[in-house]
Amino acid sequence: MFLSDTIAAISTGMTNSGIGIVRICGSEALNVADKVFRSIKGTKKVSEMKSHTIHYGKIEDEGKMIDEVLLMVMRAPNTYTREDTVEINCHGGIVVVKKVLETVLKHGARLADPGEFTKRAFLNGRIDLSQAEAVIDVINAKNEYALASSISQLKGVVSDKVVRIREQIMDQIAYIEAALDDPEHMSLEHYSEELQTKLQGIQRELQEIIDSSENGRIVYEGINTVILGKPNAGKSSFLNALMGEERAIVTDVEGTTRDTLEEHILIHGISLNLIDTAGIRETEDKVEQIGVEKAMQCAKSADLIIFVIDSSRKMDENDRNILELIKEKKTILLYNKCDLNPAVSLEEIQDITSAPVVKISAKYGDGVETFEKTLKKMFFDGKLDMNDQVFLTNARQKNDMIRARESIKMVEEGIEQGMSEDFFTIDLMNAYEALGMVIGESVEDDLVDTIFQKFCMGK
Ligand SMILES: Nc1nc2c(ncn2[C@@H]2O[C@H](COP(=O)(O)OP(=O)(O)OP(=O)(O)O)[C@@H](O)[C@H]2O)c(=O)[nH]1
Ligand SMILES: [Mg+2]
Repeated sequence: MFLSDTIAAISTGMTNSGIGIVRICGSEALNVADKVFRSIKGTKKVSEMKSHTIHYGKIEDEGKMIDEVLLMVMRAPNTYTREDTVEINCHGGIVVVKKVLETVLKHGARLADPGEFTKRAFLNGRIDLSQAEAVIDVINAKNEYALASSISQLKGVVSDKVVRIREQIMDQIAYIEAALDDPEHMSLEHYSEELQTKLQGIQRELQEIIDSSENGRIVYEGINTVILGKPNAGKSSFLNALMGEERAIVTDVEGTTRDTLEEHILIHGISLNLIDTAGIRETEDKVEQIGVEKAMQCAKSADLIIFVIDSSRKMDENDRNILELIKEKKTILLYNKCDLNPAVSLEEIQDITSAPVVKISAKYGDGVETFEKTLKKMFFDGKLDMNDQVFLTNARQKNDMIRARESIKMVEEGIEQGMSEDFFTIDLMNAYEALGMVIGESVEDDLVDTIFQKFCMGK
């Protein structure tokens, strides 16, 4: 096969880390390693070593030692690419790792193209395309939850679902074709109704996967979180407490914040786009009015609202207006200024909302940890629309899913219009193909190339 030449690359990040790994893959991997590796104990050659064993030794180039290393031998087919693979664990540091790679290249390996290891894994049937794309996402994942979702996809959760839906579609195509072929033995009478029920189920499953890709966006891009409250409630103080620095101006003058201020923060690996807003109230001040208007706009598009209440003042019209504004929104309520004498009790607040309430003192930083725990819990309980079961992690897959859904819809419409069965197979086939694209079956070569070129070198 044209792919069997031997490739090598640095598989770890190009930073001064503790160790760096040079990976060699292909039919000559063991022979190439033989030429550069000297075992410290014994004289065993790499090509004679057992599969999945680790050996201590050094990398040499023309008798000159480059580095002391651990060498791992993995023979085909139980490797990432299904080809013979050698991994050299050298001491970190860009210079050393590069030197080792250069030596390996000098002795017969070719420098791998970006994503070539994963491309081989795909072409050798080790992983499917959606799993391969999830590898890109593992490399690019911005936070640990995004990472978890990419990994669950690597395990094939999306692929499994898509494969199952495809099978169901294929069953229907096969049935129609067979019945048309052999009307004497297979009847299509009442088949449309049966098909309709099946298609409804398929639609539901497709929609679930498509919806989950919206949640995927949240993990990658951050949860849009808007801090709301009446003037002087302590919104800006809370932003500062959370950020651990004075980002927003805080004064005892009502209407201090007049424009929105956006900050990005990572809490327990959850990425938040935090927006501080102008205190909401009726006001004659033109500039402040614009600020209030903007705050309300932000609230509408928010994924999460943090509603700050000043516990040292009685609840008023402004608080009630805000409550009305956010009644459909996921909210965490902050009972702020708990260091002062309360004018409103915690119980009173809990009575008016079903949202979690956290007692804090933004000024002194008390309760911030409890807030973070509450956020984490909401996230894990799926209250922030998180669905950690299935993720479509990129736009191409999502488009293909939508295409499949559209084709299924065409069949449903066909049934309603009383069209004959042979028309259904065309759209069913389209849906089948679109789903094939999601998991990399029936894909064209140039598409495969495009996808793999997106990988980092060495993966
Ligand atoms: N005692 C006490 N004072 C607080 C607390 N949080 C905020 N403050 C004070 O309340 C006043 C208003 O705080 P800000 O953070 O500016 O309030 P804001 O909600 O951003 O106000 P606007 O931007 O005007 O809408 C300041 O004097 C803060 O020091 C708190 O937990 N305890
Ligand atoms: Mg403010």
